[in-house]
Amino acid sequence: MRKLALFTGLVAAATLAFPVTAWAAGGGKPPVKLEGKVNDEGTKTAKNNKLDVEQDDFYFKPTYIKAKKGTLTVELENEGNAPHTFTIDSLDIDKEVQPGKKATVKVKVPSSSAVAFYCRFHKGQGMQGAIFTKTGQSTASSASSSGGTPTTKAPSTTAGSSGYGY
Ligand SMILES: [Cu+2]
Repeated sequence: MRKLALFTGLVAAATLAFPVTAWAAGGGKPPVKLEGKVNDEGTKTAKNNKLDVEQDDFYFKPTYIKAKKGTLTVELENEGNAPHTFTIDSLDIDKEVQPGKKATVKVKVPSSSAVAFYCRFHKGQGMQGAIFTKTGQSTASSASSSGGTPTTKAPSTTAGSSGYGY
C-alpha cells in the first residue's frame, strides 16, 4: 500500500516536471517562421558553410541553420529508429536516410530568402526546419508559388462537421 502511493507520487511528479523543462529548454523565438508544427531543437550557425544535422524521432537538430549564401554542406545522421528524409522542394533535394546511417547533402543557399526543409514521413509531427542567412527571413516556398499550385481546394463547409459524413 505505502509503496504504491509513493510510486504514484513519483509518476505524478515526473509528468508535472516534464512539460516545464521542455518549455524552459525551448528558449527564444525561432529565427524563421514555418507553417505548421515545428519541433524546435535550436539554432546553429554553420562553420565554413558546413554543419552536422541530426535526424531523430521526430525532429532535426539543429532545427534552424544559419548559413552564408552559397553551397552549404549538410552532414546528416539519422539517430532515430525510423527512416527520415531531408527534403527541400524548391531545390529538388530529397535524401532518405536509414536509422544509424549518414548522408551528405549540398544545399544552394540563396541570400534572398530562407529555405525550408522537412522530413517527408514526419512533417505533420513537427519534423521540419529552415536554413537562413538573416533572422526573420521568410521561406522561399511561400514567396515563389510558381503558377500551377491549386490553393483553393479546401471545401468551405468544414466548420460544422457534425452533420452528414458523405
Ligand atoms: Cu522523419
